[in-house]
Amino acid sequence: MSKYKFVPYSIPEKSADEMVKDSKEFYQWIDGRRSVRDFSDKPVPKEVLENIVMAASTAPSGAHKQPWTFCLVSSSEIKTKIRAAAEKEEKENYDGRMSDRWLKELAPLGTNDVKEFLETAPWLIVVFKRAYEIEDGEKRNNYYVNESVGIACGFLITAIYNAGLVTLTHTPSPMNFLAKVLNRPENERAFLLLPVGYPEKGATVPDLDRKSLKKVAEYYT
Ligand code: IYR
Repeated sequence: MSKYKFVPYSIPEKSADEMVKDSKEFYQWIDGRRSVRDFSDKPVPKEVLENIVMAASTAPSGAHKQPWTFCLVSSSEIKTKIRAAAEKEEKENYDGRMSDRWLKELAPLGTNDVKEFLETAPWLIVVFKRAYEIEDGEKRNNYYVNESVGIACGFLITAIYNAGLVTLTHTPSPMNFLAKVLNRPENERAFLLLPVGYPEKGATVPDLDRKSLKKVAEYYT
C-alpha cells in the first residue's frame, strides 16, 4: 500500500488564560448533556443527521480504517420492527436474564422493558462495528474496533447535543436482531442504538450527581 503524503498541520495557539476559559466553558456546556428517554415526534431534517454522522466519522481509528457504519432510520415500519424485537429481548432481560443486583442498581433510574422512544423519536441511529473488510476477496481484520467505534460514538453523542437534540445510549441485549432487521452484511455487528430527536415537552431526567474531580483523577506530578 502506498504511503500517505504528509501535509503541514497546525492549530491556533491559545494562551494559558484562553485555554482555562475555553476548557471550562466546554466542560460547563457538556455537563448540561443528559440521557433523555422522553422524545417528541417532531421531525428533524435528514441533513442534521448527516452532519452528526460526518462529525462522528472524524474520530480516530485503528490504522485509520474507520470501522463503523451508521444506519439512519426514520421509516416507521422499521422503527416498529426494531421496537418489537428490542422489547422482546428486554422483557427477557428484566424478567430474569439480569441479576437481582443489576436490577436493584437500575431501579433508581426507573427503566423498564417498554421502549416507546424507539417509535417516537424521529430518527434512530444504529451504529455497527465493522469487524473486518473484504478486500480482493479476502478477509482483512480491522484494528482496535471496539475502541475506535466507542470513540466515534462519543463524538456522535457530542455532535447530537451540539445540534440541539437529545439522545440515549440504548444497548438492547443481545443486539443481533438489528443486523437482521436492517439487513446488514456479515462483517458488521450492532454496537449501539441511539434514538435522536427533541425532548418531549415536560421531559424529565433523574436528578443525579456526577463524580467529583477528586474521585475520577489521580495525579502523578
Ligand atoms: N438495556 C436495558 C437495561 C439497562 C442497562 C443499563 I447498565 C442501563 O444503564 C440502563 C438500562 C435497557 O435499556 O432498559
